[in-house]
Amino acid sequence: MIQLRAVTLREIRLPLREPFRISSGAVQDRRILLLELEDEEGVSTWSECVAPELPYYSYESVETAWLALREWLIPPLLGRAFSHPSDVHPVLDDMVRGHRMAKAALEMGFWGLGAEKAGEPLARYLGGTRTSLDVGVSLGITDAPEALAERALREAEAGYRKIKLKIRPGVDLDYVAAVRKALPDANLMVDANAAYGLEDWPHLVELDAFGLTMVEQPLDGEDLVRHARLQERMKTPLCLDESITGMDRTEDMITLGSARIVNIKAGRVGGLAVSLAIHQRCLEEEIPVWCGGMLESGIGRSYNVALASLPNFTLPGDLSPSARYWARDIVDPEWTMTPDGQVTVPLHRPGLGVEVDRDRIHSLTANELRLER
Ligand code: OSB
Ligand code: MG
Repeated sequence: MIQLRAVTLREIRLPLREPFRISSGAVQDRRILLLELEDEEGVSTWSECVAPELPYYSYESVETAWLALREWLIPPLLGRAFSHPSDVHPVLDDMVRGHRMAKAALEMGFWGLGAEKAGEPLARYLGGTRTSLDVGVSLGITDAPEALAERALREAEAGYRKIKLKIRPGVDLDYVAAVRKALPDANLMVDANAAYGLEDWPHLVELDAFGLTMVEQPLDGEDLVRHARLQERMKTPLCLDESITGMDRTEDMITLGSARIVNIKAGRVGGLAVSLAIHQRCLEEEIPVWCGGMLESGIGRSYNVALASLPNFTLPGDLSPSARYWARDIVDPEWTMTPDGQVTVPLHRPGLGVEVDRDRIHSLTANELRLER
């Protein structure tokens, strides 16, 4: 049984080593909302909210997540007994519409506590089977095709098993062509973060020439029907990210044929229970899935790595090592990658598999609030 006694919200500022630019905006200092959860038996863990500073990816932001957690999500759960973490999401979903990133941060914390209490590594507690995972890198929008190609080459040499290029109208075909020329055999894909319209289809179809593994989220998150029209016209598999907000959208995608691959981010779909359900449904339909990222700190990364150890995560995940993002992470050990592009699933201890660096978090904290029953 898990019964929350207290949750501490903290907002930290963690500077990225280099700005990260996608079609809808750029980020330099990552503002990250962390949760520290304590249960009635004195067990505690940490979780992370993926909401970015501004609502450029979905309507959620650090501020909306803080509000939702403080006012609507945490107070009713304090002291409430749950026999299993999978019971948390239905309760949150009955209380509040949307705000999935805020819900996910809290729900994932319950899985962290559950794993601690069961004495199991989070990956095994979730049903994960793998011991090491293929890692991909997500490269932000750069100023020139040559610079991007050079960067991609360096990352391929560092071992990454998949290279994802961010694109937007005007920053696409030339960039992809340059990278493909530098890396003729690489597992290469692009992510548009919803920057195109269906009217761009003749242009998007030109991406078919580059042998990409997939084109991620070319159209708006709401556009499942238009994605299906586009998929009919394109040879390259489409992959959905922003569109897949839960089980219903997954079913709609399958019914409509909107895409052939799914990017699962627990933070986007409201947590791990929904992620497991999407993973299972896609397995039944033989739709491969992979684990996306939202520039998480080492805490969020623990949850992503654990989730990605499940069997149908057959494509490399956006699970880059700590050093790709931060001068220093907030966990010990930091997340690393082997020279052949693998991350090792920590199985040597219960819970997240990393120690949280409280002193460092303290020094980075801009805002803190403890809620207790
Ligand atoms: O679309 O996958 C995305 C980062 C912020 C917002 C959206 C996305 C991303 C990434 C980063 O691609 C992947 C990572 O965390 O390495
Ligand atoms: Mg994406």
